[in-house]
Amino acid sequence: MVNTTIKTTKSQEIFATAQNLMPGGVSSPVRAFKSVGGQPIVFDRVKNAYIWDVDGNQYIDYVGTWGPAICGHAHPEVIAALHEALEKGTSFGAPSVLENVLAEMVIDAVPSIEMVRFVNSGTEACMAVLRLMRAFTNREKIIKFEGCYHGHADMFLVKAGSGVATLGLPDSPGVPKAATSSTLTAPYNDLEAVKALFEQNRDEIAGVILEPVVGNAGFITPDAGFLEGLREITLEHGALLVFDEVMTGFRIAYGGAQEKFGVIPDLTTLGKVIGGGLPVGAYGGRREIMSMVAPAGPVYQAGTLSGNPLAMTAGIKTLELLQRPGTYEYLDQITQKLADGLVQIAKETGHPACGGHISAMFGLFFTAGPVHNYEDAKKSDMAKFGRFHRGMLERGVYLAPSQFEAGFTSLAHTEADIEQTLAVAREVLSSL
Ligand code: HOZ
Repeated sequence: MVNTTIKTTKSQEIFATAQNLMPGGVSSPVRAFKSVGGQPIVFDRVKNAYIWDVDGNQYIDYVGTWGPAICGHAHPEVIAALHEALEKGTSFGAPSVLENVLAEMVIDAVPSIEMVRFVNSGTEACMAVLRLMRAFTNREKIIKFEGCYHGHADMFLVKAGSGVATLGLPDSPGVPKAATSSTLTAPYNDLEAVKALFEQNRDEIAGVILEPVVGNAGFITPDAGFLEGLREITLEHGALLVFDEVMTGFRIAYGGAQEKFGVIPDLTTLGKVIGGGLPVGAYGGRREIMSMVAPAGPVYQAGTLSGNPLAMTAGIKTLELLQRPGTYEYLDQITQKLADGLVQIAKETGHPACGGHISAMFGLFFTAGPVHNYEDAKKSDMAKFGRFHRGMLERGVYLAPSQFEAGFTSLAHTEADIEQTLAVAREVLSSL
């Protein structure tokens, strides 16, 4: 019998205090539960596929600290490596051999990357890559897709996904018009719209940036030929193609979406998994482009904590774990069982639904679909998603608190966890 009367007194007290101390009580908007209703639980600790809140309740976790925890939370080998690294200090602000090790691993894995620069977050990586795109092409305009999220730098806060979509903020106040006047947008999966933008802005577009598989407008996959089409169009117009693989890198395949789909961009941004749970980001690509980054070239970008030894250590150990045989087969197997199961149970219990997965990334929309872009994603029944989310939470399953965020599994999720999750989903969906 599933307990549906969890006690969250301490969570509520702590969150009430937090709201007086920090905007919305949080350090990042989506986690405030605004779009799903109710109050967030306050975490005490995480281990393997599980979270414990401050009231002692245990949950199966499908957020995985928003992606990094692909090996499971607090993996013993990552923790051991971090203990060892910690003894040598927390930050060098100078070269270390750890940067070489992780750089080589990233370059070996990601087809487009010949040189890499480490930063501290996905936002930073995308911000820097945009400057580089513009410098390399000597053009200012860029194309991004509606519902794609590339961090919170001014230039990307146009029809953005993630928290911007979750909170229904079309664009953010405080962003100067000039910062976004060169940001053109198109619907995801719409090659004709991209072609039209290139025609209307001949020799002015530096490049196209996208999440090759969208995770910030819910989980949306590229239609057959979409990524290939973007590669062709950008080449034809002397523009760059940039894959934001902050979510998909080392998650949907070891070499990311570019390995999975065989489409090689000019530049790639990374984050999340390559930091193994510590703050990290990276951007990389063709040597001739990356050679423009300072101090090798004139394009400025810097960071006090960049290449931090703890983040490098956690990243190296995480990638080593992912290299072990059977990793991606296992992730695919359990995630397929979960994603297919959720859609099937929703339909059986009378709820129009669609969804899917690629390896350890999945999604569920409460619309019959199909979902090809952000407009389609918005047809999902948000109120129902909110009730579903709350029902799952009360029965010990922690899902991303937004319809516009993909879900993540890990090597620590067992078949039993998936079966338990599906049983809980059946109970919740039957009651909606
Ligand atoms: N923007 C991230 C999710 N797509 C992080 C959200 C959070 O940490 O609240």
